[in-house]
Amino acid sequence: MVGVRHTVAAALVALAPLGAQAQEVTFKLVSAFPENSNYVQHLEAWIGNVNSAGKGLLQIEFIGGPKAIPTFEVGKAVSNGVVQMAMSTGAFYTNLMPEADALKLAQVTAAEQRKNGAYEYINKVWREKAKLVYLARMVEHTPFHLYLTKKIDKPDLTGLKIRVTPVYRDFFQALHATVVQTPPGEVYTALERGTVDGYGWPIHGIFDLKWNELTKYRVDPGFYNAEVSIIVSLDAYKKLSAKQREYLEQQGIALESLNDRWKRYNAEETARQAKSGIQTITFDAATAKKYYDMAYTVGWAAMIKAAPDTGPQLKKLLSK
Ligand code: 173
Repeated sequence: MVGVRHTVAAALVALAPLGAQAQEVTFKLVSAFPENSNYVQHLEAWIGNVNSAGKGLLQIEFIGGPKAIPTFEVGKAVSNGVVQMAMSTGAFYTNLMPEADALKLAQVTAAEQRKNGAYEYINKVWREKAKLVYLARMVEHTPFHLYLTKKIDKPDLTGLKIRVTPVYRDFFQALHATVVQTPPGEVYTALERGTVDGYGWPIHGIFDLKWNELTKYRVDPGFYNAEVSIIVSLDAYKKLSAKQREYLEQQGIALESLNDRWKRYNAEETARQAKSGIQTITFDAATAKKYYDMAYTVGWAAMIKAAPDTGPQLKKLLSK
C-alpha cells in the first residue's frame, strides 16, 4: 500500500512541470556588447517588460556584459547552457557555426523573414548546428560603415590596419586592408595606440564608447544590415512548459516589432557625427555602387564557401 502511494506521488511530481502549475523559471541573460551601449539600454527596457508581465511564469536576470562572459565566448556559453540567453550578433559566435554571420546580409526585414520561411529556416540551422533558439532580431534597418583616422580617396585600403569582426573581414580584405579582430570593448584602446587606422561599425553607437574622440572620417555608403538578436539555449528552452515558450516567443515578437526605432535613431546619429566634426568620404556614383555591390558579392561568396550546405538557402531567403 505504501509502495503504491509512493508511486502515485512520484508520478504527480513528474507531471507537475507540464501542468498549469509550472514553476516560475529564471533565465540568466548576458550581453555580448558592453554595458554602456545603447543596445543594453534597449535590452534592459525589454527585460523590465518581460519580468513584470511574466511574474510566476518566466523571469530574465541580466548578469552583465563582456566582463561576465567575453564577447566571442557568449555564443558557446548559451549553447552549453552556462547561461540561458544572450543578446549578441552572429559575428560573435561564428565559432559555433559559420552561418551565424549570415544575418548581416539580410535585405528583407525581420517581419518579412517571419513570413517567407527565413525565420523558420534560421531556427532549424541554429538549433541543429549550435543548439540555439533564434528568438528575435532587435537591430535592423542599420548599415555598417568604415570609420577612419586617415583619409582615403578611393576604396583601396592598402597599407591600412582596420579593426574588424567577421562582419567586415572578407570585404575589407578584398579592399586590401590588414585586418585586426577585436571585440567592441577594445576598439578605443586600439585607436588610441594606433594599432588600427580605422574600424567597422554600424552608423549608430560610436559615441557610446567615445570612439568619436578618435574618429576623423566615415566612408559612405554603408553596407549590409547590422543584426543584434536574442538567442536562447535550446536545452533550456526545451525544459520550459508550452505556456512559458509561448510567452517567450510573444515577448520576442514584441521586441522585434520595435525595430523601426532604428531608422529614427540612425538619422539622429548621422547628424550627431557631422556635428562632432566627423567628415564623410564619398566616391563617385559608379565607384560607390561597385563598393556596395562588392560587399554583398564577397559576403555571400564567403558564406557559401564556409557553409555550402545551408549558405545557398540562406541567400535565397534573405536576399531581395
Ligand atoms: O563588433 C562589431 O563591429 C560587430 O560585428 C557588430 C555587429 C552588429 C552590431 C554592432 C556591431
